[in-house]
Amino acid sequence: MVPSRVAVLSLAVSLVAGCGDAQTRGPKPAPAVTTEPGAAADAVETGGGGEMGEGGEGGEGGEMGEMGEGEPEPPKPQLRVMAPDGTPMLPCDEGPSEMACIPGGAFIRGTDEGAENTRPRADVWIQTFWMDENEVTHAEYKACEAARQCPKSGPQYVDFDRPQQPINGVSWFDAKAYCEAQGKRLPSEAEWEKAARGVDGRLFPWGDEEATCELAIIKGKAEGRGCGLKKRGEKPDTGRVWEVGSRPPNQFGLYDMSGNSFEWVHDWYARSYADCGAACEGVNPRGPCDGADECPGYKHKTVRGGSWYWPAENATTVYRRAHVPNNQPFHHFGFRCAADLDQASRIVMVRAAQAELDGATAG
Ligand SMILES: [Ca+2]
Repeated sequence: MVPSRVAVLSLAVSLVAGCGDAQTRGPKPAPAVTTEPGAAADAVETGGGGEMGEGGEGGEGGEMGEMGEGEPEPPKPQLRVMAPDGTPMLPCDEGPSEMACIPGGAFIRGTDEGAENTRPRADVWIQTFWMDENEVTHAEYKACEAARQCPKSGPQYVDFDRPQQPINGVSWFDAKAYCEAQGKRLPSEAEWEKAARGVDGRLFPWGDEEATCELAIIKGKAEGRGCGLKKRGEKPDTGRVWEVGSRPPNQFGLYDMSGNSFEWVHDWYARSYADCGAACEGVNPRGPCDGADECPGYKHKTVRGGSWYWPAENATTVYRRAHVPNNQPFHHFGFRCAADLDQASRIVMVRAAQAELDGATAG
């Protein structure tokens, strides 16, 4: 098959981003690609080899370069991916080993078939960013506390304090403080959703197949809460979170985006994307008041992804829940962090410098 122009450009999008999402399938939002001969730094050639990262329109992958034998090679325009507002999508570059790069570009956010607060379905553009592969663990949060960089916080349930369990029972402020102490930040709600579902509108991190205990830590139909993992103490059947990463990762290498621990995101909670309007549209939307500290009329932040306590329908990539940022009344929510490209490269640099210093000290 001769790849269509769209398919070729779609590949270019993937190459420019530098770490293509491997399992996407159509339909997907069409990327805007402009020809910019002068944009050498971000330019890619369309005639290169390599594996198809994205299938284009209905493509199931396959090698590039199926242009037909004997046909002259097409001219090689230099391409650069740009959002409709002119924002160039940047390559992944380097990032911390515990994070995955989410390539810049459009994705399908929301759904027209779900709850009112998930509507309407729309193409939303997200700049390339990095996302923690795992929920922040109990041990990681407690280390931040010990270093006096995080408020004292955590679970009130028994048996939620194992080192590799996700930290639970933190407020939105605690989560924000932790991420900032790592040189990171909380993901925006749109970033979280793209990282969970990829570009093609799937309802779960793995596709449209409903969550089961083989795929996510949820309240299983047969297994019960926590996929049947009992808790010590008086109420064993309320279950507990599992250690992070107990189920297969999604296309970006992220674990537990569905289930295990509910995750705080940065945005104020809007009743629906329609209600949110322009603040939830376009490129890198950050929700009401652009996520500012004060947002008149908004009292709740947003949590995503469902948890060990709730059934499959709460563990979709579109399910949204509201809660007050001070976590009063108390709920057992967790979180993970994200990083801008410059934050990610700064972390890499700082760690390299620290390792060099440690080496020198040891030597
Ligand atoms: Ca989760």
